[in-house]
Amino acid sequence: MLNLNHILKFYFITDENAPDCPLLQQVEIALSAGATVIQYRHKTFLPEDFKELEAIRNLCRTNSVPLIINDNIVLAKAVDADGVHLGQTDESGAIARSIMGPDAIIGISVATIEELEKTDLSFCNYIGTGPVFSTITKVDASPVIGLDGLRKVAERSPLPVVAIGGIDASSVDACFLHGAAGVAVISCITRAEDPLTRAMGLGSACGCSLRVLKIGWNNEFGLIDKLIARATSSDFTSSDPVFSNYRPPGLKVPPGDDAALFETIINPVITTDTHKENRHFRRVWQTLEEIGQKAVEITFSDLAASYARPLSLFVNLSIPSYLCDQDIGNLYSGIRRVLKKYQATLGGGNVSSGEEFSIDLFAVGEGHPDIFPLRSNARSGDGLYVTGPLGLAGAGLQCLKNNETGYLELIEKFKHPKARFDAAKILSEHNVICVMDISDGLAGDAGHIAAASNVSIKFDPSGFKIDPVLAEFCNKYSLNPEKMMFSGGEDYELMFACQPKIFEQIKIMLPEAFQVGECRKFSGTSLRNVPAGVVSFQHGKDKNS
Ligand code: TZP
Ligand code: MG
Repeated sequence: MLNLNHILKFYFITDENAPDCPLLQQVEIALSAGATVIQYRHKTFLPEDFKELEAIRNLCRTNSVPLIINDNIVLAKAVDADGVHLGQTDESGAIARSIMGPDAIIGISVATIEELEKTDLSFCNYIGTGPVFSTITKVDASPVIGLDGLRKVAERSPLPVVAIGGIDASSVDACFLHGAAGVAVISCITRAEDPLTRAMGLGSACGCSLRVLKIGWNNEFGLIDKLIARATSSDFTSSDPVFSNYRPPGLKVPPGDDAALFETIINPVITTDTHKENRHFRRVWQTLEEIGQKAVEITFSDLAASYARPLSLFVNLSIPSYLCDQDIGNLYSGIRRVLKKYQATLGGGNVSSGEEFSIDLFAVGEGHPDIFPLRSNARSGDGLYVTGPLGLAGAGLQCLKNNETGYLELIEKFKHPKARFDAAKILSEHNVICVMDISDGLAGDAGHIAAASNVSIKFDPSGFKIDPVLAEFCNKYSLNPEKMMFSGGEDYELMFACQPKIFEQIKIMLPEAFQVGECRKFSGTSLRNVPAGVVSFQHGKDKNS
């Protein structure tokens, strides 16, 4: 969940009866003045209003401001809004939650302590209370509760409270002093002679900064062509020691033609990956630059696990209209940063506008001259090992979900995974022939090795090296660290099988590597000693990132 106390501060609600000020324009004004959340309130909504609502949603999304729909859960779902605000006579919070999903912001109106006590708040994130002062906007408003009424509700409410009704810049401070987390306003902005100036006054009273509105992407200026062209220069100097003396085979024909022409590649290795918004990444948790960086590291992690050096990357983007040029520029900065680090080029790409934001990457690498490691190469008698700590990225994801800011190392692991080319080099030098990267968690990925090699893997969780920060996190949340290591995804460490005496040599060069289990003759069960209740991480299931 997002930081609600920040989001609720300056809560603007649209006014369908404002003379000469369409709802989209109202939202533009409120956002420019720094509004932190927008509620679309439109009691006489008709299907022909949907286009305008979509434009409002896009504008909010472009500017990273949540959009909440008043009353209508189905409309909120249809327009993919961030939440819904319910009245006492609307559907229940439970129904709203079941339709909108776990991450939606659900608010409910509560006028009095009595109402508060009989309302089921278990599916809600905040309450709205009022009218605090008399209002001209809501004809059927309940009696004015005053600042005293606001304080009583705020004191009793387990959730943050938004004050509403007749509020303007002069009463904002009093509302905050009487316990409000935010103020919701309509007419003080929409019926003002100069709505922008009034909105700015309100924003300043709420402590919000003005916002330079970002406008959605339409590729008017051929942005993508420019970004691709800028990224092809090959005079890279890598910051990564594994790549510092490496000059990759170049592109004979760089982007700009129908296809790219490479210089000769010995053992070409090709891999692809898809990264979708709200499935693999979230813009509220990561900047666009971080999203670009992570997507390339993840795709290159497959090359590392194949002992291949990255040569070139192809980027296919589907870009929804709520992203702006600056967002896409930032995404490419992240992509470029990783390409530079690994001395790889941008081979080309494609872009289309689409409803969904997705990043499809294709990476071309040059394989090891002699070894292409396979999942099917584990043998009975091999040990099963990993190159570094597990469970950290999964715990980092939980921190982001729970607004836990005390474990920045874990969040860092989730946001900035690294393809383990350094470890792959050491494994290849020791002729290890069974390797894969861990993206879905130890249990799930070890299952792939067991199945492909037709062995049983017997885990030994008592020998797992538990990272001290993970241990502390698990202690705080009463979680089992071994389980986190089994099921947390996205660590992108390498898992490998080899003879124990080979591992002894590897460990000298990779001291953070450790044993997780043993490979045995297949006994009818692929994985043994997996703790009960371990579910392997799946992007689709755990709407992570
Ligand atoms: N619910 C209680 S008062 C109110 C609503 C929707 C209207 C608030 O509008 P204004 O113009 O800010 O008083
Ligand atoms: Mg309502």
